Amino acid sequence: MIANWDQFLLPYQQAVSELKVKLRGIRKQFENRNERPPIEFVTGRVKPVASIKEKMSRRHVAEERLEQDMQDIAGLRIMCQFVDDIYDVVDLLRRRTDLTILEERDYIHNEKPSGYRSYHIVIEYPVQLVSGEKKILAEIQVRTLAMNFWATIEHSLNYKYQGDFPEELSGRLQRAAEAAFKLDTEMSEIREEIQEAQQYMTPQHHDSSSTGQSKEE
Ligand code: 0O2
Ligand code: 0O2
Repeated sequence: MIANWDQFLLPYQQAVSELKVKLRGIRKQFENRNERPPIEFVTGRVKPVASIKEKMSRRHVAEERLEQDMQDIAGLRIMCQFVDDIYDVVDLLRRRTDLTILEERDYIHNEKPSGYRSYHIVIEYPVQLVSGEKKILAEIQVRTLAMNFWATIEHSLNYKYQGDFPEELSGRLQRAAEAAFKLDTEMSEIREEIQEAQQYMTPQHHDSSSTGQSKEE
């Protein structure tokens, strides 16, 4: 029996706090270089004890197996503007040496039956405790703002209906998820247009196209 949940969750709390700082740091570094960051914002949470217990009984996870079998006790969420940013963020995470990626689940190309889309990464992360190093599991969900909008609303409805949606509502939610993904696709296409336009407007391009001379000449 876990007698002291606060004590059990302490390393998870520490991991969430550290990872929030580190992931928000990525955004800052891009800003300092005057580049558009692939990360819009980062949130994090430790799963509440009631939700852990509920998932343990639903998934038949024994307390002795909790650390290995429940991957999202520590949860981080990274929100991006564009779908491509998600894959850039995943690449950045793959190159880090302070965490180890154990699993990746692409629910963007393989959306869930509900319509849910996100990129999930399960990591092993070492926390330094006074008793020594402890490696814990954490789940990082990477998604666009539109995917986040859909998931947040669907999550509250799920809570209200306890996962048992009336058929009509689940159909509408699936269609809403498609609409959100269409919005993501459209925004990506507009982004390409914007970048092309911005490139055309750079002084170099302007000089060479108006005078026939490049800046170097
Ligand atoms: P700022 O200046 O508000 O942007 P903490 O770890 O204490 O900083 P906490 O209390 O854990 O944050 O909150 P949470 O829910 O993990 O993360 C909240 C952060 O995400 C805040 O940023 C919010 O501003 C930001 N956030 C939440 N929702 C949105 C959103 O829809 N759009 C944008 N752009 N940001 C959002 P900060 O770091 O507290 O600073
Ligand atoms: P929370 O803290 O309420 O978000 P399972 O956890 O049983 O669903 P698995 O395979 O362990 O399944 O993990 P999976 O499916 O990779 O990730 C589970 C998490 O993804 C969920 O956590 C949600 O955060 C999110 N998620 C997955 N499917 C959906 C969905 O259809 N709608 C929404 N809104 N979110 C989804 P939890 O357990 O719900 O915890």
